[in-house]
Amino acid sequence: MHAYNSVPLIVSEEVSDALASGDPVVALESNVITHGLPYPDNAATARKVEQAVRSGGATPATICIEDGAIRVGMTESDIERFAVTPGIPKVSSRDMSVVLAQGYSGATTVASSVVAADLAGIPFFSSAGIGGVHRGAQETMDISSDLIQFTRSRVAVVCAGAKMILDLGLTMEHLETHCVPVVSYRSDDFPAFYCVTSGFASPHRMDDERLLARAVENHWALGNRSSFLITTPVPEREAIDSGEVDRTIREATVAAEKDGVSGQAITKYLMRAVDAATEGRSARANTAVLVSCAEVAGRLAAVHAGEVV
Ligand code: PSU
Ligand code: MN
Repeated sequence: MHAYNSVPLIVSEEVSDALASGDPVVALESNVITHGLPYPDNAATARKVEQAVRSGGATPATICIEDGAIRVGMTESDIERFAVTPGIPKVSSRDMSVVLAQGYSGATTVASSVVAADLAGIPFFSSAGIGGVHRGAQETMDISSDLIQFTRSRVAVVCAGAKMILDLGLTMEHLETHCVPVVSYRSDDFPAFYCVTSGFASPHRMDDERLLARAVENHWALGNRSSFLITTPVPEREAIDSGEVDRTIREATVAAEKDGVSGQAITKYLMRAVDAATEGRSARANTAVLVSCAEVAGRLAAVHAGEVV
């Protein structure tokens, strides 16, 4: 039995040692393992992503919920188990308290992972694509909890923006309205997952890692208890042309209407269309963007740890 003012939080020895010494740690989500790619690509990618954090100079801490406890720092075998086990549910912020009480397991989204990172005292988190405002949200109100959680968790989030199937203009408006800083690292544009640009300019560009680390600290020193978004685009040679993706999404949206596909089912339908049109290039680009974000996050976390201590 634990006290009602705390939840079971199991931090791996490696992560807990790193945190105790003030060494850099980068938190990672597990939903990408269970819901992102098929086995064995999911496990292989998760390992590559952890390796990328290490090559950036930080310790990876992949997060999940297992048997009613938050786990921060999944081991190789934890990752393998999540990768092969079918039916592990996606657990976002709204679900966390319930799943923990029930003693169940779940894969954490960006939103629930940053809750756990904040709880464990990890200031950096990396994910290739965040959730955002969906196209047609004016009608459906479908806005990812990721955006709301950013207003509540004190974590620097490194990402490659969000997928083009979302409404990226509205996603940026939402971030601005809710006072979440967005800085594009060494780029002028807000990226779109495996596309280098979304076509939207970013509100800020910073090229200097130390100044960027300072900006993150300033955000918190100003009294904000919210996230700080840092974007980094996929490397050009691995990128998919945004014109091609945009065209495919437009065509597939028309086809979806003809096929009577609507609501929640739209996202999967559009993603399938993009995958088909890009003939497997999207799978490779998917891994590349996860790896490049993790590497940048590792580097920035290392610079940040060096500056703050
Ligand atoms: N973006 C992607 N692929 C994903 C996700 C986001 O390109 O799989 C996942 C992440 O875990 C993210 C979640 O946190 O989906 C957002 O889901 P929702 O829109 O239901 O909040
Ligand atoms: Mn949604």
